[in-house]
Parts: sequence; C-alpha cells; structure tokens
Amino acid sequence: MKDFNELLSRNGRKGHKWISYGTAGFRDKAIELQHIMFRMGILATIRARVVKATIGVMITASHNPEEDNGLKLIDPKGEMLDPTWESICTHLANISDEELLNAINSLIKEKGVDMKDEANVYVGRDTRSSSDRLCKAVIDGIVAGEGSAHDFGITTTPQIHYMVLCVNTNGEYGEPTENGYYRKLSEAFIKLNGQNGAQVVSNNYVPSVVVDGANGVGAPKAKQLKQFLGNSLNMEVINDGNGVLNENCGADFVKVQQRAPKDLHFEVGKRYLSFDGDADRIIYFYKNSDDGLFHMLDGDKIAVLIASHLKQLLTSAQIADIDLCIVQTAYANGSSTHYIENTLKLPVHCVPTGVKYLHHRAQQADIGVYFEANGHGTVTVSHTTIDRIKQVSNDVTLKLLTFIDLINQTVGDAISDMLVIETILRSRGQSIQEWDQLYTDLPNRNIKVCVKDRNVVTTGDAERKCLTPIGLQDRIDAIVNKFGVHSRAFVRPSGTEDAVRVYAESTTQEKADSLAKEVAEVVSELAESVPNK
Ligand code: 16G
Ligand code: MG
Repeated sequence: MKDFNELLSRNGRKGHKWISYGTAGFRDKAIELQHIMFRMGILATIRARVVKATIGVMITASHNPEEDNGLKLIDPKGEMLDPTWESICTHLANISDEELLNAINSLIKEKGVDMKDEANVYVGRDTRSSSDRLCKAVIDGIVAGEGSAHDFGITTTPQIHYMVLCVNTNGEYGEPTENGYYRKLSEAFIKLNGQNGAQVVSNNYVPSVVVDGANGVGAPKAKQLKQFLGNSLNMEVINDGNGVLNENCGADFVKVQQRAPKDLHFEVGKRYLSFDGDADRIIYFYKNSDDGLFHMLDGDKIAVLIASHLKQLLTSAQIADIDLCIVQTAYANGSSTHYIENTLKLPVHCVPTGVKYLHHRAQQADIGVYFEANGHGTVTVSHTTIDRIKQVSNDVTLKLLTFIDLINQTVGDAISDMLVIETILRSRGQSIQEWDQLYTDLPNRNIKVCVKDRNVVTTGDAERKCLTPIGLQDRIDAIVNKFGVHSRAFVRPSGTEDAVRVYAESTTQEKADSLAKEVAEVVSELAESVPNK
C-alpha cells in the first residue's frame, strides 16, 4: 500500500451508516460516500489483479436526484461486477477505518494477489456536482492500491462499460476512447442510413428526433455524437444541463409519471425520447394524432421492435436457425409477452429485476435481446454467431454485421439504442405511431409501500411469486382473481430504495389502479405485522 495513512486521512469514514452493494452498486446521499469511493478504488486494483485485466469504475446515481451519488464496478468484458464480489464490497464499505488495512491485506492474501502486478482501472463520472470530488477519492484509492487510474472525466455509464471491453480485447471490439466510441457507432449508422439521411424521408419515417437529456451527461454526449453523425440524423437536445438533473425530466420521470418531461413543446408528428441521468436507459414518446394524448414506448416495445427486425434480417439472410430470444422481467407488460410468444413466435424468458440477470440470460442464446420495461436494455451476440454470419457473405449479412456494430453489447446504452431504433424505423419507413401499434399495452400501475423492513418480503419464480410473509401470495391471488382475465399483480422489495414495490396491470386504468391499491393494503398489513429481523 502506498501512502496509505495519508490517503486514508483524506478519505476517512465520517458516520456509521450501513450501506450495501445493491442491484446497481452503492447508492446514497453523496455526502455519505467519500470513504466508500476510496475503499472501492483500492478494491478495484485488487480485482484488476485477480482478473488480470482492466476493470472500470463509474461514479453515478443514474436517475436519482442530484444530491445522491453512487458507484458501479465494471468487470473485464464490460459487464457488471461478478456477484460473488458484491459481499466483499459491502464488507469493505462498512468496517471502521482502523480495520481497513487488515481487511485489505486479508483479501490480498485470500485471492493470492501479487501487489507488484499491474492494475489498470478506467474511471468515469456523471455530471453531478459531487462526482468530481468522489472521483478524486476513487483515484486516491487506486493510488493507495498502487494501480494506474485512467480518468476519462465525464462519461455516460455505457461509455465506460464499452471502453473496458475495448481495452481488454486489444481494440477488437473498438478503440477504447470516447471518440472511438462515437466513430464506431456513427460509421455504422451512416452506412445503414446514408450520409444525407437527415434529408431523406422514408415513407412515414421522418429523420428528426427530440432528445430529452435529463439535464445529465447524456445531453452533452448526444451533442458530441451529433458532430460525428453529420447530416445523417436531425437531433435536437433539450433539458441539456440548464435545469436540475432528473427533475421533472428524463427516462425514469417519463416512464413512472407517464407524461412528457418539462420544457417540451409537445407537438403531433414529432418523435421524442428521454435518456436517464447516466444515459443507460431510453424511453420514446409522442403526441398521438388521433387522441392528442401522450403515448409512451418503453423497453418492452423497444425489445419487440429490435427482435422482430433481427428475426427478419436472419430470415432473409437464410440463417434462420439461430437461437434468438427476448429476456424480460416481471415488469414487462403482459401484452408485450403475449405479442412475442404469439405473433413474433420467439422464446421469451423472465428473470429477476437487475441488469446483471437479464444480461446473463441473454448471453446464453446465440442472440439475446433484453430490456427492462424502464428502458434499460441491449442485444448480445455470441462470437460463434458472428462467425456464422460472416461465413454467409451476402448483402443482408453485411447489413446485419453493420447493424450489430451499432449495438453496445456490454450494457443498455441510450445513445446506441437510439441509433438502433432510428435505423429500424427508417428501414421500415415507419412513424412512431405505427411502431406503437404493434400491440396495445395493458394499463398498469406501479406503487411503493413503505414497511418496517422490506426484507420480510421475499420472492421466487423471477419475482412473480411472493414466498414470505406467509399467506401474502394467497391474498394477492384472491385479489387478482376478482379483477378477471388479463389482470396480474406482484410485489418485490426494492433493491435501491427502502420500500416494497407493487405492480399491477389490468384491462382498464381504473382496474389497474384499484388492483395495485388493494395489493398494497395487504402488503402493509402483512409486512408490518412481521417483526423486524
Ligand atoms: C437498478 C438496476 C435496474 C433496475 C432497478 C430496479 C442496474 C444497472 N440497474 O437501477 O436494472 O430496474 O435498479 O430498482 O442493474 P428497484 O429495485 O428499486 O425497483
Ligand atoms: Mg441509469
């Protein structure tokens, strides 16, 4: 350890609050996080030595309010941290300053790490005012762990995931720089959409989008991308940093509130989309010309669009025996699952909430399309599948390979997803309204219930069944039955907030609302009545 005491004194633990490495890493009020950042910097150097590769650290709290912050660790293939290391992170985060050095030394010993080996860590951060200070704490940790930090400054979360994979494949996946990222995506986009795509209307597809940047990192990055896209797409960026991060804007706001973000001149005929605060989620929306109302196209509709396009390409390339599937969570709208099974006729898998589960399941297929309803998702394509596609050399396979280049396969990426969606809509000559008509979402409602201890609620069957408190599932079943066909509800403890979430869907909004309310009442009754652990 280098200058350990001095670096520790700058990044000492101030309070006693317990914190765990949750669904998407650590997340809390930024003022609680300084010591966590330092410790994770050290841990990152150990992890990099264990896996003998560059790993990543991203400082962000995504769609949370500006005063929050967080940290995610990124493994060598650009994927989320190996889950078996999450408890190590949690342990290191919660011990006292006095215990820290011993704990680190035990970890080094346990993992058989030679601290003389090199340890490279890529670091990125979002635009939060606390991110710069917290980034310095991470770098202090990397210095203490005698590793090398490559500080990329302000980046989207998916950009760091991408660059980690690039460097670990020696550039095979792409150049590990921000410009390399824009170049790869924009070159593929221009190849598929034309240098002057911005001027070419294709049937009902108009090549213009309005991007809600959530007043976060996605806004400046979308503007940077614009330089690379040249005249291939018209893009107007709003909520570009002048307002408060994620406040009344961004993908999470639009999805949860089911309405357009602030500062938007909402017009019929335009195509809008929202990024979240770290640009790893995307939601499309528009004003419908028939009813003049807000309509939203979430992760489910995006997954269906992408999977059906891939299926079409594979069929016309005559390599249809490729195993293509869609991965969803219990939050996927019932209509989307029905459409995938009955119209697209593709296998669909349901996994627990959290990108790591979706990503992992998708990777088991030749081509896996995964999306959470909240707009986080991407496509994974196995190496053997790429090789197979390459072997069949024709116009369609060339197009398919270029299309795959548009995708950031490491994690959901709002920028890459936008380019993928725009490409598909153009190739189909479709308006957003036509895309929306693939199927009609069942009305649904998401609510939060605060209980004494959310951990008394445990689930199985990919969160679709409640295991404890005993009796809760039977009560939910009885309520759901009253609401009749196409009604569904489930509950799960949040992985990011101290609450239990209730999801309900039914044939009308009124029914979905009442169903959610009735289930929430039973949750508070049964969860409250179970003593704290
Ligand atoms: C995190 C997850 C997201 C999930 C959400 C659920 C990652 C990178 N992000 O943001 O996938 O949908 O948590 O939050 O895994 P909840 O547990 O509070 O409902
Ligand atoms: Mg996010």
